[in-house]
Amino acid sequence: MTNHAKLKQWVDEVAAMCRPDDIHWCDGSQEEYDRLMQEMVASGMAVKLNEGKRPNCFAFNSDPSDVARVESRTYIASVKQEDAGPTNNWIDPVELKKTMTELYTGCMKGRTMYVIPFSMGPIGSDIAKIGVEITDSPYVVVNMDIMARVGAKVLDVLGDDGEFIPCLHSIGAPLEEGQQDVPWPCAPVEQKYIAHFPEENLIWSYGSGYGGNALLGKKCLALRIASAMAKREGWMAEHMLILRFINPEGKQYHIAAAFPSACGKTNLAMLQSTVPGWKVETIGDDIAWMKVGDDGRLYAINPEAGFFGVAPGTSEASNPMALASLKENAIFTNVVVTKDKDVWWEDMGVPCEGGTDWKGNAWTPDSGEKGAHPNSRFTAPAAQCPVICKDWEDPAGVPIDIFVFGGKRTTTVPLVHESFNFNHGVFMGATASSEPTAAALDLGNVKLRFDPFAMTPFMGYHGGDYMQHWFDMGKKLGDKAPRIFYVNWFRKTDDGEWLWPGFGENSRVLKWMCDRVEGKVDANETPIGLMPKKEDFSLEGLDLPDETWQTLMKVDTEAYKATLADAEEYLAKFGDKLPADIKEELANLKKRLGA
Ligand code: SAT
Ligand code: MN
Repeated sequence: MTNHAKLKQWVDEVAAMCRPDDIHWCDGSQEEYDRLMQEMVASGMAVKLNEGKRPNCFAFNSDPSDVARVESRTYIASVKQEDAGPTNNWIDPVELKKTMTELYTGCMKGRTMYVIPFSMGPIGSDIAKIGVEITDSPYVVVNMDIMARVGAKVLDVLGDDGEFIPCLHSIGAPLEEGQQDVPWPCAPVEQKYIAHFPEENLIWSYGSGYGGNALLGKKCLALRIASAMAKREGWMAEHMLILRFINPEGKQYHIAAAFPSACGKTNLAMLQSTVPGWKVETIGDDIAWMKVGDDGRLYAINPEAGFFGVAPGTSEASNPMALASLKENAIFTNVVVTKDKDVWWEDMGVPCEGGTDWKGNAWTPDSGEKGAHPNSRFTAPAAQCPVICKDWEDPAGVPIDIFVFGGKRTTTVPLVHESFNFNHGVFMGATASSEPTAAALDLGNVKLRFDPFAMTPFMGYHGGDYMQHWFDMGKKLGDKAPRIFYVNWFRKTDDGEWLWPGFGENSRVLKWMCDRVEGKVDANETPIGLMPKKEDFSLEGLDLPDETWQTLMKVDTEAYKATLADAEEYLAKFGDKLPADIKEELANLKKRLGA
């Protein structure tokens, strides 16, 4: 165990409040993992999958009311309301602690309380942080085992007085004596709270057992709390994948990219390059922590140890490397369990004879209902990805050359453009936008959804201050700052056909970025940024008509002006805290567009 007095005291206090039947300190061993899985299979919470087809894999179904993050119940409880800003739900920390203390009182009755020491980031890295999650969900324990570095080795690094981030979690479903448990206990939505106290580096979550609501190392710690710490301490916690792109001579480029959900982040992180001789290696698929190194460059680590990926749509065609990552030792939540005890989901690209759907009902592909929940997930160790970078756990991180932002726009936004400079790139990130649905849109009427830096649900403090932090980091990095690009893989023709093939072909766009960094190619200057000349862009082997290229690279000034008007309205939300540099970039862009 540990001689860490503060940790022991916190565990005692939580136990006194939550009153579990037992307390178990997790050591992170395989034996412990196997035992918990066996217990969950015995209780009916987990299904052991076919050992021949999916060795050491298990499937879970959640309660239909507990299938995703609940943003309406997610709070930033900063002392002052203005510090939470317009993108967060604010609640008074004193009042919230009172409410939640009442909920927590006796909430673990009939259950075991697990104490999970974990490290976000390679153990001992100076970018890493230690957290301790207390939970009454064994499902959370096994998922944390995959998603973070867990157990005794973390306590060793923590020592007797090291700093840790306390993360308290309960599913909020005490079990009275003699009461029969349900497969997925949780609290009703109005009792769910996913609460962050950024000034105290504290997380309290109650009532949900699913994903980011419950695996507190991920969005709660590694983004919301970490972004607030990063602002105070001068580093960055971003919702970004990290990849290494290697050219035929073996030169490495490191790219960190932010996209809102459903834009193929995991696919890009594991992309199969179609540019001859160029290769992608994965470092992370969701979160990047970045610090300025001794040489003045920005170094990134992936704080996670696993992938918590969306299952539907993951196929041999879209992401063979993700599929290969979950051949064994994986956890599946809310997918179809087939008759032969394998897993299946929509758009997996293989036939399915039927089985049991995510609601636990008998199901066939022609039942008329989806078999897997649209937010069904796989949890898999990152080390199992065939293209995982050999340096993915390097405690020093990798030096970032390129930042990429993007969104899903079927019109207007070209395939790729580069910012004129770092501040302009920050403006691109701050105004990243997607269309509300993939349906054909008349952009004149339908408002865009802005998602600055793909961080809207994850900024642990005021969004205006967050933008300012990006500008401040740019100043600190000076000419060593990464170059910034904006991409849009999702352009369509008027008839609704995709203009760009996407997936592996996106490597062509990444290559152009690297050539820009290398100073190998020139660019066309347009009002929105710097764009590729066709002769510099790798198009060999791709049957792309010139007309399509022209459309992909067109800057429609009028359409851009409409986007700009929406952006201006959106940015006004940040009030006094909207950085002067954002206003300046906005004014510059307006001038360039003749608006
Ligand atoms: O459920 S999580 O928040 O961990 C995943 C996601 O929303 O991308
Ligand atoms: Mn994410």
